[in-house]
Amino acid sequence: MRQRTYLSPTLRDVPADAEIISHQLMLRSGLIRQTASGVYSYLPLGKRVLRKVEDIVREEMDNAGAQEVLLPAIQPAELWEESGRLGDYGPELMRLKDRHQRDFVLGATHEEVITTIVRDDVQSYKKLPLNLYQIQTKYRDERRPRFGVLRSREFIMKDAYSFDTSKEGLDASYEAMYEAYTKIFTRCQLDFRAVEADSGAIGGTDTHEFMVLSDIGEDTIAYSDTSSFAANTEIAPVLAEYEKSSESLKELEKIETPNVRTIDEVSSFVNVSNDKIIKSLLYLVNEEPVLVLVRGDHEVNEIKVRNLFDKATVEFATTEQTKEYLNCEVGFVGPVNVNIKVVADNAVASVVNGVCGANEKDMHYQYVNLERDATIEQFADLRTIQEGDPSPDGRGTVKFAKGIEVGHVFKLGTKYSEALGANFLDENGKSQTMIMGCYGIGVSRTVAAIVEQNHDEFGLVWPTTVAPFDLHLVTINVKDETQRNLGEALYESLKKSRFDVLFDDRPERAGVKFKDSDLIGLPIRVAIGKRAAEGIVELKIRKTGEMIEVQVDELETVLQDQLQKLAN
Ligand code: 9G3
Repeated sequence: MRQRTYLSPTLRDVPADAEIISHQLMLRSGLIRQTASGVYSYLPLGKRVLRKVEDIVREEMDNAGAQEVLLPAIQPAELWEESGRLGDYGPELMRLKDRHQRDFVLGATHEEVITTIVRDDVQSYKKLPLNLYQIQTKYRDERRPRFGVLRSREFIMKDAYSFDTSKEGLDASYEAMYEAYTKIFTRCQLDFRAVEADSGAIGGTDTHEFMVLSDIGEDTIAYSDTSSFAANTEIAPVLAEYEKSSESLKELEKIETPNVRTIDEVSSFVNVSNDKIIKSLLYLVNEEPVLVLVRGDHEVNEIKVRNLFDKATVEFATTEQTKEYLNCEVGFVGPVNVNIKVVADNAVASVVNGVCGANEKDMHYQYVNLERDATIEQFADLRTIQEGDPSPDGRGTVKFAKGIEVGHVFKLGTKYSEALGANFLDENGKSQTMIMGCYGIGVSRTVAAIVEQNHDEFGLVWPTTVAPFDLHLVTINVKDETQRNLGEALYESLKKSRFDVLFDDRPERAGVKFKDSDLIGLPIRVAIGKRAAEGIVELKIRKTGEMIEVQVDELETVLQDQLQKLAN
């Protein structure tokens, strides 16, 4: 490709509203342009990288036995009514009316569409298992699009859906996708972790997120410093081993604590450490009041609370509701002498002579011992894991890392096949409901994640497997006939040898060309300069900065070797 006519508009300055490096560099190197808030256009360089990532995804999905389909971006709203989730997503689900005023949604995901297709065309167990996938544009009207294509309102997703006859079949399909994802992200040369995750509103049981480690990631991963344990902190289980102090139980005592509300205020006023305080938070679980207790130095994990009441609606009570149910103000709430359900995190069971609110303004209890002074309906793992906790698998200590979610695999079960009637006749001719899994990769997000992990102060540093071109051929001075002729000759011969070449044949100064070349970040630059007359060109390996002078008749061999070295 000749740069003289190639649309790769580089920018010298960092665009003001681009907060993170991948957004800045994808704009500056001419990969993308913003068309609207959270809506991007891919220019030729960006499109080539997208296609490289899509081709890796496609190859591994096909290797795993999945079949590629293409589903519509506009979906009849009736399908989402049939599945019962048209009302679940609010304004995030983009909607439109056709010319006949019929309701449609813009596809945020495709469980409904794919399940109705399989429902209508698959009836026998002999046609299962089946894994269908597409690479397609998705629409989710994010309230605050940010970070360029990392959180955009239109994005490219590979979404796959598996259909099995049994739970064991689903496990096999899930495992096959898990392996395929591992290969995909490895081939993209990403530093990633597969972490246990929460299935959220989509439902289902097992689920893993594939996280690319990055400080700008919006998710926090808990991982063990010695074992393979890794989980999203949203659901990371906590090892419930707490030693109980041997101090003798003291008599419960109510104390005046004027205007003392927060954990820190109570801790300093009563002169106890946070882990002796019982933090009591009121929730409404399916509209019923439930008091949730955690130790003062821990945080309640609302997803765990929701999962304890099997995905009931769990809302944190407002101050008015707290007054209504406990007729006292927030900050003085406690589990002693209440007539509502109380559940507690496992760590609270080991608090001896603790402190808690007395359900009276400006009053607390001290020397609280729950099995004597309160009725705890259930102890469970209800707190969020913290750095330094023992790893839940009992091996090593928990550390935190930020991650960008680039993949998410779910065991769906029968949530959609039941709602939409996707059944099959088993070997005994009996009708059974298909068992589903679904598997997503954020393809455009993966490009941004690769940039986050592959850049330096001069610009992009593309891994060879996803680089838009293999090499950057640069004639330093196109006015010099020797350089110009050698450049043209090398361009033709390298193309003939099937190298993907971006040829900088522009009449620009050397400095501009080198700055652009470092910014665009192709793996190898071949510069034709003063020594062209001697048949010598200068290679620069973008990743290491290594410079190599090469005789043109050895150039192709050296390029092959260098590209091979970079791919490992
Ligand atoms: C919506 C909107 C946003 C959504 C969804 C639906 C997330 C939604 C979960 C999934 C689950 C899997 C198949 C590929 C892998 C992920 N955000 N999810 O269902 F209407 Cl506006 O998409 N779907």
